[in-house]
Amino acid sequence: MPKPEFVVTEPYEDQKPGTSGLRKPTRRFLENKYYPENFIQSILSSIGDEVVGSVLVVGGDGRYFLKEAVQKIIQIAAGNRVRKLIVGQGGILSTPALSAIVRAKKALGGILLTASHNPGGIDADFGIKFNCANGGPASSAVTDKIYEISKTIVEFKAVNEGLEVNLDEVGTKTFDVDGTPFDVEVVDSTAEYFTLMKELFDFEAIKSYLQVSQKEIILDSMNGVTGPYCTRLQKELALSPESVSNNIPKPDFGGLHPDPNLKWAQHLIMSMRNGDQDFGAAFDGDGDRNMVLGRNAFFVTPCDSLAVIAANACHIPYLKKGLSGVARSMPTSGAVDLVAKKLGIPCYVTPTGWKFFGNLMDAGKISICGEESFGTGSDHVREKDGIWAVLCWLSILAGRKQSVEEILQAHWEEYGRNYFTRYDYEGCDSEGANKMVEHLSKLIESQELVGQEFSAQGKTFKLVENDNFEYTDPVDGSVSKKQGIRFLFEDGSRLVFRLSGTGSSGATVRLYCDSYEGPTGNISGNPQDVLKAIVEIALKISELKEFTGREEPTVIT
Ligand code: VG1
Ligand code: CO
Repeated sequence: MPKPEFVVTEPYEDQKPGTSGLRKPTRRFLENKYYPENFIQSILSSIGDEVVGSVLVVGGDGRYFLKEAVQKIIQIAAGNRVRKLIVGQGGILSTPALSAIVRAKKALGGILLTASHNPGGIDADFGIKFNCANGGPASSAVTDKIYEISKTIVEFKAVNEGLEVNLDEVGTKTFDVDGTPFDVEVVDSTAEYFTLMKELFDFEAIKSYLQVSQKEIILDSMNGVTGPYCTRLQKELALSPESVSNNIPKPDFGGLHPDPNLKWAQHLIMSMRNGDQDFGAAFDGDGDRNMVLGRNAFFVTPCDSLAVIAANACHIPYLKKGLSGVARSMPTSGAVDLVAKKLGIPCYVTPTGWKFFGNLMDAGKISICGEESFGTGSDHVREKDGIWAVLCWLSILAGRKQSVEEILQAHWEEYGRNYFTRYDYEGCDSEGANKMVEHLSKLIESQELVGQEFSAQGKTFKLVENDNFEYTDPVDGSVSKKQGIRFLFEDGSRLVFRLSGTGSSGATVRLYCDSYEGPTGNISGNPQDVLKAIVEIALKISELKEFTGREEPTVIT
């Protein structure tokens, strides 16, 4: 009979979860004894007594080391007297699908094996993330607790023998662990998720619109987890085989960097420029991010995508009843704020990271939310959801019978246009990046720049306010400090600086710039041209080039 054993281990100092889980080079997990085991045990220990007899969901995005990690979780969960694990077939579950299963099965939580938009493979990244009973990413209070435990862990509990599970075979296997039953149920990766999607959307209406109007679409999974979900969608909507690409999850994402943006999804942009598709989308490794494109690769910024979905909720069955409120992360442009104002509903501004939306959704304060980093979602789950966003867009296209570009044009004519760009400086030396943040913090503290005028490219901007964003959660009152340094100018232009919390080494500096043009202003400009002056001012104020030694960003969105 399989029996739990205590295995002696030693703590690691670096298991602090970032913006979204623990992300490290894959080799860190592979080559350091019990590195994954320590973190998994720390997660289970953080839950406390409730873990005994609980149901947990496990899945990941198909990246290198997934199956081995699932096996370790099975052993440690059994050791900790978990009653049942629900695992995606082959270990595969998209992040939103796991969230859906946790909610539908009333599980205690879920463990996600993903480093999301970070590349995969033995020489890239791996990650582990914990979601709570609401299906959403654990709050900072929980991840802090996990981190504290990981720093002092001396043993973990595991059943090391007799728990063989074939992850490729759907079905339940029950083990007798020292006299108590322990189930591992392998489920179809897409089943529960599609049950939910069919409740939210009118698949028949979308299908017949695409057929009757002979619209072509293309969904690019970037060799990540959305592959099986897009294949299912292709069948459900009777799309042509060419409608899906890169749809087999690969351990190294086929060498792609599974981040759906203008740089890493360049192949999709090029093919749409030369192609005949009316709509295109790409997703990240774990399926929570999406990039939306119209005909000829017309790019919809994630900030605008959120605003358009909010403004067109009447075309989306699930949202038709009306929105209780909306939310966006602070660096996201204020496009959705304008829609909320018109609808007369609240708009919340949160720090970066999906975990901050959870309380608002649980309390019924918001229906949809999004981030500039290609994340959009609603309260149907507690994660951002790439496939959901595509279904929203297809519903809007079917309802309005207009092209993506026409919809955006009409939106700007009604609300004005929020020009937005993000510059990423990846892989910077941490010391230089931290010094830049220190420099900016000092400027904020002294308030010395307030009232000053800055000129570039023949334009002058007056600084009216600057701060380091602080957020008080309206539901539980928790306070999150230092969530991004902001400079606000008289004409509504804005600069935000923050360091990424999802990298696995070094530092990534993110610079967000935006400005607003009213409905009668210049709404058909090129964002990079429109924002050139404010970007120049950002570089001047921050002395970014001097501190990081970087002339150019690595990614521009
Ligand atoms: C980034 C994005 C943030 C997003 C997070 C997780 O965080 O900026 O908006 O929620 O990634 O997305 P950071 O700290 O690197 O800026 V995912 O799809 O990688 O889980
Ligand atoms: Co992701």
